[in-house]
Amino acid sequence: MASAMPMISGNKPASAAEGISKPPQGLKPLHFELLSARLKSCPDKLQEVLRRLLVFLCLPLLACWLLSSAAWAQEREPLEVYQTRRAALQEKLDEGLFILFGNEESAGSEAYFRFRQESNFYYLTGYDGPGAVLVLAPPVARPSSTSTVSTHPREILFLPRRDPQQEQWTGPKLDPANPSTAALTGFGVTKETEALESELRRYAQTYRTVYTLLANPHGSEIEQALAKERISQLRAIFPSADIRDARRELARLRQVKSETELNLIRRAVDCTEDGLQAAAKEVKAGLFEYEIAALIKYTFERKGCLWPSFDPIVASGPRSTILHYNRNTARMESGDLIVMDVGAEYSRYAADITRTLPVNGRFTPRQREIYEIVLGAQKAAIQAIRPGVKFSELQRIAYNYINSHGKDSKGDRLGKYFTHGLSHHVGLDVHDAAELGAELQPNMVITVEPGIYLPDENFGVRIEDMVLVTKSGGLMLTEKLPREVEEVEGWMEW
Ligand SMILES: [Mn+2]
Repeated sequence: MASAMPMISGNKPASAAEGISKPPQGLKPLHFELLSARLKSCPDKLQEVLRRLLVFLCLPLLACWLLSSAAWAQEREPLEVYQTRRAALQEKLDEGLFILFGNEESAGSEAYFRFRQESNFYYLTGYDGPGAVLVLAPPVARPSSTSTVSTHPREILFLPRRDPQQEQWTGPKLDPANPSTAALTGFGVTKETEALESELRRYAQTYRTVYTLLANPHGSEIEQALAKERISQLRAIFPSADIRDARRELARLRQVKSETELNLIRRAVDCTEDGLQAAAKEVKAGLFEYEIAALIKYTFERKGCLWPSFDPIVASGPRSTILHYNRNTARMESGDLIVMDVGAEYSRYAADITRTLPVNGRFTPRQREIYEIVLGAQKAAIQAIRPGVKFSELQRIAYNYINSHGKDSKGDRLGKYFTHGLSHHVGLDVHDAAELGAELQPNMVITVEPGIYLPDENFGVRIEDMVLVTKSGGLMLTEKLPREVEEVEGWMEW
């Protein structure tokens, strides 16, 4: 998926992005009915003892079930990994208190859409439930005489009190009051969010700096309004503290991927490649764009990538010049090009790949000419990837290549038709968190996606691959898919 021309750092709005987490409905009531039926055959006192034992045993089991990856087609990293990330963040934030709000769930019968955790929250906790708040309280060198903060736990996960009515709609949640919850989530302490304000007021006596996420200028209006509301609440609790944005420090951590993160990204890449392979064999005149989009999404899900990382862009003919066209409602015609810009998500990690094909299996000479310029620009940029290089340098290389090859219908240079950013990071978000203007480092995963869009010729071409930055260069993660003209035409003949 193409990114805006000025490279943005930060997250794609949660509303547009996707994740995994819906407990299978009905499991809990069924189990409880069966067990209660058996209990009814026991004498009263024994019944009560057994009932208590059952509750005592069931809660940890329920919690295990909620958190176990085996039950979910979702992998999670070992809890120590998240602890290490929190420790790394604390180090960067010096003596500041860190407060991070997770995403909320829609209420009751209005919960039509699945819950997706805020990506920074997920990165730091692996916790995929709604309404949680993370507080990191580093030791302070100069505690004030009235403060007891130095003896407070350094990490607290606040979770909402269990709500049986809400759970009827969206399934069971962990209980912050249950001692096993702390161990299951990898925290020393879990508390009820109802106690958050009073806890923060105690911290206000000690901390002069509070880090949180300030409103993301690239977020949706609703997200921005919610963030501003929370900031004003924090200002009321911490009237004399300096409230700062932690986004940059989080981005610095998130932009460099661990081996386990790379494995999850590779799984998302596999699903995406398979989706495009399936699509390439089916593309033909007369089919609708949505039929191809459906095949791609079906392939993702069959391969265990339960959600796309963004709505598939399947754009044929003149629509291929619209960067984020995702209506996918038109019929493909012979002679059209089709741009398929799609990504699957695996265990929260995204992929993002684009291929451009001729609907009838053969490029026209003009389409081929433009395609080869885009490919040449992409190869030149990928060649230049190595630690220390900046996005702006890769962008310049791709732009210069496009601007020095070929002409438009009026004989002008083509640079002005490359209208978006060349690269973005990929990870928990499809446009992943990254520090603005940072140099490339080993274990970053980026896209390289030049494009030329010619509305007056009714076609656009974009080619997008994902590249892992290594110590010495760039490693294509999406090499399985054809890119050369002959390969693409042959691909469609299978
Ligand atoms: Mn992209």
